[in-house]
Amino acid sequence: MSDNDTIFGKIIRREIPATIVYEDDEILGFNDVSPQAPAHVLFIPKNTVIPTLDDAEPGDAALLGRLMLAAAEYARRQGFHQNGYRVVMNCREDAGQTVFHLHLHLLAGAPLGHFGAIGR
Ligand code: DGP
Repeated sequence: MSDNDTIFGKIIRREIPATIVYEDDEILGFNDVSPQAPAHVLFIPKNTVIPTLDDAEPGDAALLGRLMLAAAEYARRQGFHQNGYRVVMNCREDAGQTVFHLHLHLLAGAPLGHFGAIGR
């Protein structure tokens, strides 16, 4: 367990339950506990903890790309690619980041409305 262990570390180690919907060598995808759309899946790196996107380095480029491709593959598998979907990564306070283990949100399953609201 590293210093920057989070609730997502516990999910990776199966210490707390989650509905896992995607897994490969590097990435885990599981349903968000507080869904903001009919489908809301979080994709996280399994083997390294990068707290925020701002902490990512050039050497993390492939991993960041794989997160996107994992979300796209899952979306295709579920048929969400037909009507579309959204991927979001929140970075720190103004974006409302609450778990400091970098993660990509996939939102799908209904029209998502206009993006870009300011405020809390
Ligand atoms: P963010 O705001 O970008 O840091 O998103 C963190 C998300 O993590 C938030 O949508 C809720 C979700 N979440 C927090 N704790 C848990 C948990 O224990 N299990 C699951 N499945 N999701 C969690």
